[in-house]
Amino acid sequence: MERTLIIIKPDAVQRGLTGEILRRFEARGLRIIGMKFMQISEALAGKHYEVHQGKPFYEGLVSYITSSPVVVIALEGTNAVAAARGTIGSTKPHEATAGTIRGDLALEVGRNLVHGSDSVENGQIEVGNFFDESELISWPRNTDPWIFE
Ligand code: DAT
Ligand code: MG
Repeated sequence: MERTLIIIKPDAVQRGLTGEILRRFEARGLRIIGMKFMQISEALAGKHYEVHQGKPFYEGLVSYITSSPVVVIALEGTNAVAAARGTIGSTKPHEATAGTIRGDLALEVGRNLVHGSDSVENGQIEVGNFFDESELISWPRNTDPWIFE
């Protein structure tokens, strides 16, 4: 079963969109296996956005993600990574399709509300960066047979 890390970013929490965003992943059928409210440290932000180090937007990205609390969620499901990315929409919200989180709720790349892992491998790595194994519950959900074939 694939895992993906979702971060409901500071702008989404500040705007009161936590429930709206979580609702969309739940409705998609993805199973929550971990969730917490936290403030991301500089060190964790550096690790999470390591691939973007040196890019012109890197400093702004780290100060944005560490600026106020976030909700981090580990999701599990068949094709969880691609499904979550589809639900999130394109990186630049003004290019995101209507019906996606970014396409419906955001306008700018530096305020794009939500993170989702971009590959199956990164899904595993990022969930591990944000959660101890003891914080994850891979539970049998009663609706699983109606969602996973
Ligand atoms: P995504 O969040 O869609 O996976 P990404 O991994 O390429 O996008 O980049 C991570 C974040 O960095 C993204 O959510 C917003 C910021 N970012 C990416 N490209 C940017 C750009 N060209 N200008 C400003 N910020 C950018
Ligand atoms: Mg990314």
